[in-house]
Amino acid sequence: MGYTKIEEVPAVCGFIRMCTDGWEQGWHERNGGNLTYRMSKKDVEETRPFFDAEPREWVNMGVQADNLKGAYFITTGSGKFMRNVQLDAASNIGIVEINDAGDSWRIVWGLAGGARPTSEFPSHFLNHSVRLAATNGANRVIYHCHATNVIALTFILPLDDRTFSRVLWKSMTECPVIFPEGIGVVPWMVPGGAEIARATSKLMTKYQAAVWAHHGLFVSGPDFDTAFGLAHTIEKSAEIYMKILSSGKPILQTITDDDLRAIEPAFHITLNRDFLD
Ligand code: 2HA
Ligand code: ZN
Repeated sequence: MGYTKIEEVPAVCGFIRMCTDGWEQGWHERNGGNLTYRMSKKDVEETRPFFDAEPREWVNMGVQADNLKGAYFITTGSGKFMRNVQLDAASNIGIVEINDAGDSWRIVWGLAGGARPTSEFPSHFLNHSVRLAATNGANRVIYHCHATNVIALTFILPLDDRTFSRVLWKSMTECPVIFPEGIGVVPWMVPGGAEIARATSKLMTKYQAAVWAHHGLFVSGPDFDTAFGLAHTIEKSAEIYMKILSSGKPILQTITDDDLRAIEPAFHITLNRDFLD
Protein backbone atom coordinates (compact mmCIF):
# COMPACT_ATOMS: atom_id res chain seq x y z
CA MET A 1 0.00 0.00 0.00
CA GLY A 2 0.98 3.61 -0.35
CA TYR A 3 2.53 3.60 -3.82
CA THR A 4 3.24 7.05 -5.23
CA LYS A 5 2.94 5.94 -8.87
CA ILE A 6 0.89 3.14 -10.41
CA GLU A 7 4.04 1.93 -12.19
CA GLU A 8 5.42 0.94 -8.77
CA VAL A 9 2.59 -1.51 -8.07
CA PRO A 10 4.13 -5.00 -8.55
CA ALA A 11 1.48 -6.20 -11.04
CA VAL A 12 1.89 -3.09 -13.22
CA CYS A 13 5.68 -3.16 -12.89
CA GLY A 14 5.79 -6.84 -13.95
CA PHE A 15 3.42 -6.15 -16.85
CA ILE A 16 5.59 -3.30 -18.16
CA ARG A 17 8.75 -5.39 -17.81
CA MET A 18 7.23 -8.19 -19.89
CA CYS A 19 6.31 -5.73 -22.68
CA THR A 20 9.92 -4.53 -22.73
CA ASP A 21 11.28 -8.10 -22.63
CA GLY A 22 9.17 -9.06 -25.66
CA TRP A 23 10.23 -5.94 -27.54
CA GLU A 24 13.89 -6.72 -26.84
CA GLN A 25 13.44 -10.24 -28.23
CA GLY A 26 12.29 -8.75 -31.55
CA TRP A 27 8.78 -10.19 -31.31
CA HIS A 28 6.88 -6.89 -31.43
CA GLU A 29 7.54 -4.98 -34.65
CA ARG A 30 5.38 -1.85 -34.89
CA ASN A 31 2.15 -2.57 -32.96
CA GLY A 32 2.52 -6.35 -33.14
CA GLY A 33 1.54 -8.52 -30.20
CA ASN A 34 -0.46 -7.96 -27.03
CA LEU A 35 -0.54 -8.84 -23.35
CA THR A 36 -3.27 -9.14 -20.73
CA TYR A 37 -3.10 -9.96 -17.02
CA ARG A 38 -6.03 -10.97 -14.78
CA MET A 39 -5.55 -9.01 -11.58
CA SER A 40 -5.81 -10.44 -8.07
CA LYS A 41 -7.89 -8.70 -5.38
CA LYS A 42 -4.63 -7.34 -3.95
CA ASP A 43 -3.57 -5.98 -7.36
CA VAL A 44 -6.92 -4.20 -7.70
CA GLU A 45 -6.69 -2.68 -4.21
CA GLU A 46 -3.13 -1.51 -4.86
CA THR A 47 -4.05 0.17 -8.16
CA ARG A 48 -7.51 1.52 -7.20
CA PRO A 49 -6.14 4.80 -5.75
CA PHE A 50 -4.96 5.64 -9.29
CA PHE A 51 -8.26 4.82 -11.04
CA ASP A 52 -10.09 7.61 -12.92
CA ALA A 53 -12.71 9.50 -10.90
CA GLU A 54 -15.30 8.30 -13.43
CA PRO A 55 -14.93 4.98 -15.30
CA ARG A 56 -15.53 5.19 -19.05
CA GLU A 57 -18.56 3.67 -20.85
CA TRP A 58 -19.23 -0.10 -21.05
CA VAL A 59 -18.28 -1.74 -24.37
CA ASN A 60 -19.71 -5.13 -25.40
CA MET A 61 -17.05 -7.68 -26.47
CA GLY A 62 -19.05 -10.14 -28.60
CA VAL A 63 -17.89 -12.95 -26.28
CA GLN A 64 -18.99 -13.86 -22.76
CA ALA A 65 -17.58 -15.77 -19.76
CA ASP A 66 -19.33 -16.54 -16.48
CA ASN A 67 -16.08 -17.10 -14.60
CA LEU A 68 -14.78 -13.61 -15.47
CA LYS A 69 -17.74 -11.59 -14.23
CA GLY A 70 -16.40 -8.62 -12.28
CA ALA A 71 -12.74 -9.40 -13.11
CA TYR A 72 -10.12 -6.69 -13.70
CA PHE A 73 -7.43 -6.92 -16.37
CA ILE A 74 -4.33 -4.97 -17.27
CA THR A 75 -4.19 -4.84 -21.07
CA THR A 76 -2.03 -3.40 -23.81
CA GLY A 77 -3.78 -0.87 -26.06
CA SER A 78 -5.02 -1.43 -29.59
CA GLY A 79 -2.52 -0.04 -32.10
CA LYS A 80 0.03 0.67 -29.36
CA PHE A 81 3.70 -0.27 -29.66
CA MET A 82 5.28 -2.59 -27.04
CA ARG A 83 8.49 -0.54 -27.16
CA ASN A 84 6.63 2.51 -25.87
CA VAL A 85 5.01 0.90 -22.82
CA GLN A 86 8.02 1.47 -20.55
CA LEU A 87 8.17 5.15 -21.56
CA ASP A 88 4.51 6.03 -21.07
CA ALA A 89 2.36 3.35 -19.44
CA ALA A 90 -0.83 5.43 -19.13
CA SER A 91 -0.97 6.03 -22.91
CA ASN A 92 -0.12 2.49 -24.00
CA ILE A 93 -1.73 0.15 -21.45
CA GLY A 94 -4.80 0.33 -19.24
CA ILE A 95 -6.94 -1.41 -16.64
CA VAL A 96 -10.43 -2.62 -17.58
CA GLU A 97 -13.23 -3.91 -15.41
CA ILE A 98 -15.61 -6.63 -16.66
CA ASN A 99 -19.36 -6.18 -16.00
CA ASP A 100 -21.68 -8.43 -13.99
CA ALA A 101 -22.89 -10.16 -17.17
CA GLY A 102 -19.31 -11.07 -18.15
CA ASP A 103 -19.73 -9.65 -21.65
CA SER A 104 -18.48 -6.04 -21.55
CA TRP A 105 -15.48 -4.03 -20.38
CA ARG A 106 -14.97 -0.46 -19.25
CA ILE A 107 -11.68 1.40 -18.77
CA VAL A 108 -10.92 2.46 -15.20
CA TRP A 109 -7.32 3.61 -15.69
CA GLY A 110 -4.87 4.38 -18.54
CA LEU A 111 -5.46 4.01 -22.30
CA ALA A 112 -5.30 7.82 -22.37
CA GLY A 113 -6.54 9.87 -25.30
CA GLY A 114 -9.38 7.57 -26.37
CA ALA A 115 -7.27 4.40 -26.73
CA ARG A 116 -8.94 1.00 -26.40
CA PRO A 117 -7.84 -2.47 -25.22
CA THR A 118 -5.91 -4.67 -27.68
CA SER A 119 -7.73 -5.75 -30.85
CA GLU A 120 -7.17 -9.32 -29.62
CA PHE A 121 -9.04 -8.67 -26.35
CA PRO A 122 -11.86 -11.13 -27.30
CA SER A 123 -9.22 -13.87 -27.82
CA HIS A 124 -7.46 -13.00 -24.58
CA PHE A 125 -10.74 -12.87 -22.68
CA LEU A 126 -12.04 -16.27 -23.84
CA ASN A 127 -8.65 -17.83 -23.22
CA HIS A 128 -8.45 -16.37 -19.73
CA SER A 129 -11.79 -18.03 -19.09
CA VAL A 130 -10.64 -21.41 -20.43
CA ARG A 131 -7.23 -21.36 -18.69
CA LEU A 132 -8.74 -20.13 -15.41
CA ALA A 133 -11.00 -23.20 -15.44
CA ALA A 134 -8.23 -25.57 -16.63
CA THR A 135 -5.81 -24.46 -13.89
CA ASN A 136 -8.23 -24.03 -10.97
CA GLY A 137 -7.71 -20.28 -11.00
CA ALA A 138 -3.91 -20.32 -11.23
CA ASN A 139 -3.64 -18.83 -14.73
CA ARG A 140 -3.41 -15.03 -14.90
CA VAL A 141 -1.40 -14.16 -18.03
CA ILE A 142 -2.25 -14.40 -21.74
CA TYR A 143 0.44 -13.22 -24.19
CA HIS A 144 0.55 -13.00 -27.96
CA CYS A 145 3.82 -12.32 -29.80
CA HIS A 146 5.11 -12.45 -33.37
CA ALA A 147 7.88 -14.95 -32.58
CA THR A 148 9.99 -15.09 -35.74
CA ASN A 149 11.00 -18.73 -35.96
CA VAL A 150 7.62 -20.05 -34.84
CA ILE A 151 6.06 -18.11 -37.72
CA ALA A 152 8.70 -19.43 -40.14
CA LEU A 153 7.94 -23.04 -39.11
CA THR A 154 4.28 -22.60 -40.11
CA PHE A 155 5.37 -22.36 -43.75
CA ILE A 156 7.28 -25.63 -43.83
CA LEU A 157 5.52 -28.00 -41.39
CA PRO A 158 2.03 -29.48 -41.74
CA LEU A 159 -0.31 -27.43 -39.53
CA ASP A 160 -1.19 -30.06 -36.94
CA ASP A 161 -0.64 -30.23 -33.19
CA ARG A 162 1.24 -33.53 -33.33
CA THR A 163 3.85 -32.44 -35.86
CA PHE A 164 4.59 -29.12 -34.11
CA SER A 165 4.71 -30.71 -30.67
CA ARG A 166 7.14 -33.40 -31.79
CA VAL A 167 9.44 -30.99 -33.64
CA LEU A 168 9.57 -28.65 -30.66
CA TRP A 169 10.05 -31.47 -28.10
CA LYS A 170 12.89 -32.92 -30.16
CA SER A 171 14.77 -29.69 -30.89
CA MET A 172 15.72 -28.89 -27.28
CA THR A 173 15.86 -31.36 -24.39
CA GLU A 174 13.87 -29.42 -21.78
CA CYS A 175 10.88 -28.65 -24.04
CA PRO A 176 8.94 -31.82 -23.14
CA VAL A 177 9.38 -30.94 -19.45
CA ILE A 178 7.98 -27.44 -19.99
CA PHE A 179 5.01 -28.37 -22.22
CA PRO A 180 4.45 -32.14 -21.77
CA GLU A 181 0.90 -31.85 -23.13
CA GLY A 182 2.27 -30.44 -26.41
CA ILE A 183 1.16 -27.35 -28.28
CA GLY A 184 -1.85 -26.52 -30.46
CA VAL A 185 -1.92 -25.13 -34.00
CA VAL A 186 -4.57 -22.75 -35.33
CA PRO A 187 -4.81 -22.46 -39.14
CA TRP A 188 -4.54 -19.04 -40.75
CA MET A 189 -7.44 -16.82 -39.65
CA VAL A 190 -8.34 -13.14 -39.70
CA PRO A 191 -6.70 -11.56 -36.62
CA GLY A 192 -8.75 -9.90 -33.90
CA GLY A 193 -12.12 -11.59 -34.36
CA ALA A 194 -14.36 -13.93 -32.43
CA GLU A 195 -13.53 -16.83 -34.79
CA ILE A 196 -9.79 -16.94 -33.96
CA ALA A 197 -10.75 -16.41 -30.30
CA ARG A 198 -12.99 -19.49 -30.29
CA ALA A 199 -10.59 -21.68 -32.30
CA THR A 200 -7.74 -20.81 -29.94
CA SER A 201 -9.73 -21.28 -26.76
CA LYS A 202 -10.81 -24.75 -27.93
CA LEU A 203 -7.13 -25.74 -28.09
CA MET A 204 -6.26 -24.01 -24.82
CA THR A 205 -8.53 -26.35 -22.88
CA LYS A 206 -5.70 -28.91 -23.30
CA TYR A 207 -2.58 -26.85 -24.11
CA GLN A 208 -0.76 -23.92 -22.48
CA ALA A 209 0.17 -22.51 -25.88
CA ALA A 210 -1.01 -22.34 -29.48
CA VAL A 211 0.68 -21.39 -32.74
CA TRP A 212 -1.22 -19.04 -35.06
CA ALA A 213 -0.21 -20.02 -38.60
CA HIS A 214 1.78 -17.32 -40.42
CA HIS A 215 1.04 -14.95 -37.53
CA GLY A 216 2.65 -15.83 -34.21
CA LEU A 217 2.41 -17.50 -30.85
CA PHE A 218 -0.26 -17.39 -28.13
CA VAL A 219 0.71 -18.50 -24.61
CA SER A 220 -0.71 -18.58 -21.09
CA GLY A 221 0.74 -18.82 -17.60
CA PRO A 222 0.21 -18.23 -13.90
CA ASP A 223 2.63 -15.28 -13.80
CA PHE A 224 4.75 -13.11 -16.08
CA ASP A 225 7.95 -15.17 -15.66
CA THR A 226 6.27 -18.47 -16.51
CA ALA A 227 4.28 -17.15 -19.48
CA PHE A 228 7.24 -15.28 -20.94
CA GLY A 229 9.49 -18.27 -20.27
CA LEU A 230 7.12 -20.54 -22.16
CA ALA A 231 7.07 -18.25 -25.22
CA HIS A 232 10.85 -17.91 -25.01
CA THR A 233 11.34 -21.69 -24.81
CA ILE A 234 9.01 -22.45 -27.74
CA GLU A 235 10.60 -19.76 -29.91
CA LYS A 236 14.13 -20.91 -29.04
CA SER A 237 13.33 -24.51 -29.94
CA ALA A 238 11.81 -23.33 -33.25
CA GLU A 239 14.96 -21.29 -33.87
CA ILE A 240 17.18 -24.32 -33.32
CA TYR A 241 15.08 -26.38 -35.72
CA MET A 242 15.21 -23.61 -38.35
CA LYS A 243 19.00 -23.38 -37.96
CA ILE A 244 19.31 -27.14 -38.42
CA LEU A 245 17.26 -27.00 -41.63
CA SER A 246 19.05 -23.87 -42.82
CA SER A 247 22.46 -25.53 -42.38
CA GLY A 248 21.61 -27.85 -45.24
CA LYS A 249 23.41 -30.68 -43.44
CA PRO A 250 21.72 -34.05 -42.97
CA ILE A 251 20.44 -34.76 -39.43
CA LEU A 252 22.72 -37.50 -38.05
CA GLN A 253 21.05 -37.91 -34.66
CA THR A 254 18.09 -36.53 -32.75
CA ILE A 255 16.09 -37.04 -29.54
CA THR A 256 14.22 -40.33 -30.02
CA ASP A 257 10.79 -41.27 -28.72
CA ASP A 258 12.50 -43.61 -26.24
CA ASP A 259 14.57 -40.64 -25.03
CA LEU A 260 11.36 -38.68 -24.55
CA ARG A 261 9.85 -41.55 -22.52
CA ALA A 262 13.02 -41.72 -20.42
CA ILE A 263 12.57 -38.10 -19.32
CA GLU A 264 9.18 -38.82 -17.76
CA PRO A 265 10.15 -40.46 -14.44
CA ALA A 266 13.11 -38.13 -13.87
CA PHE A 267 10.92 -35.02 -14.13
CA HIS A 268 7.63 -36.48 -12.88
CA ILE A 269 5.82 -35.64 -16.11
CA THR A 270 3.54 -37.56 -18.46
CA LEU A 271 3.91 -36.75 -22.13
CA ASN A 272 0.86 -36.59 -24.35
CA ARG A 273 0.59 -40.20 -25.57
CA ASP A 274 -1.04 -39.09 -28.84
CA PHE A 275 2.23 -37.45 -29.84
CA LEU A 276 4.62 -40.37 -29.14
CA ASP A 277 5.30 -43.14 -31.67
O1 2HA B 1 -1.27 -5.87 -33.84
O2 2HA B 1 -0.59 -8.67 -33.06
O3 2HA B 1 -2.76 -10.00 -33.68
C1 2HA B 1 -1.64 -6.62 -32.76
C2 2HA B 1 -1.60 -8.04 -33.14
C3 2HA B 1 -2.85 -8.63 -33.63
ZN1 ZN C 1 -0.57 -10.56 -33.88
